[in-house]
Amino acid sequence: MPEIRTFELLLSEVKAHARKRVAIACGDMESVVEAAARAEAEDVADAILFGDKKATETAARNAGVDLSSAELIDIPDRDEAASEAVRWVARGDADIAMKGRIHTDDFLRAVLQRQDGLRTGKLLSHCFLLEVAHLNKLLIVTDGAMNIAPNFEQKAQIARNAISVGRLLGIDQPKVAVLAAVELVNPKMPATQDAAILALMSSRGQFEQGIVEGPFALDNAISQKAAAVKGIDNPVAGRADILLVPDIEAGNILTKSFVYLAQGRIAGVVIGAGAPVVLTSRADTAESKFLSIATAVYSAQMQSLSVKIGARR
Ligand code: COD
Repeated sequence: MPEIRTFELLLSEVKAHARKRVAIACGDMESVVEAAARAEAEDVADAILFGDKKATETAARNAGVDLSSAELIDIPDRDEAASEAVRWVARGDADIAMKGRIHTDDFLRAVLQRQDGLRTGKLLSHCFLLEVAHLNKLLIVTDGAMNIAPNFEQKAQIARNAISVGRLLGIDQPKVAVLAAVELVNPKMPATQDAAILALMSSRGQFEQGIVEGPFALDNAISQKAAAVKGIDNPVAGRADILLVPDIEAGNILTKSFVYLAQGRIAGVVIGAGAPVVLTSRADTAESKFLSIATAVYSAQMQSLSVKIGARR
């Protein structure tokens, strides 16, 4: 499989496999129905929209999209709509859960509900994919949307989750840069200490499928020139595939800067759950929501493929 370095390539891979079903919690929003209609039209996914049916139809009319072939399940209460959407995925009646017009924490609580949720016993974490043309890659930023202030152990699991996404994109050994404000260990900056221990774990083989290094400031994680100026010489310096940020604020600000200052394209998914979960901001564009659906579909397709291959063995 070629390494997936752009959303175009990701979409062409998605279209080469069977479409999936996405259960959308609270679809009464123009950008959400637009993304759902585009996913349907481009042979990516069929949508089932849970929420206030009239409000969803109004959003579709305002967006000028035809939802006649989508399934609409009328549940006016937002929390109940989210629970039901997640329940459909947990039962296997849909393949992917997606957040629509509902607060992120309320939606995630539905994902984490003990009965009929998508818990796996592992930490769930969020990955943003940033399409960075001059680096020629889909750069992964984690975790800028789910885990608020991860402790050291959680950071290790966030790294593992992101490495699995990097592997799905065809990177044999994804390179994780653990970010801080500086590249030297400074006990007054706890993020640098966590980064140093994660790097040590990696050097002892504790991240089997990826390489973790740090601490890095952002520049020396993604620019070989900046790394050289600072005299940092390791396989991740300037070549990171994954940026592991110290907390949700850092990840959120980094990603939103990319979108709002540099007009970059992004997608966002939660991984580690029983099924892929599309998690975008309410203000994200229809395109970003569509790309997030496509990323989740790709992940679900790869999962079914590996189950089938496993079954044949
Ligand atoms: N993975 C697995 N289980 C989890 C996780 C996780 N990431 N987070 C919490 N749990 C489990 C806990 O083990 C516990 O059993 C239960 O869920 C409740 O845990 P709390 O009390 O720590 O969690 P909550 O319900 O208060 O908060 C969980 C959220 C995910 C809702 C919370 O972390 C959150 O609000 N995250 C930020 C969401 C957000 O606003 N993002 C904005 C960017 S768009």
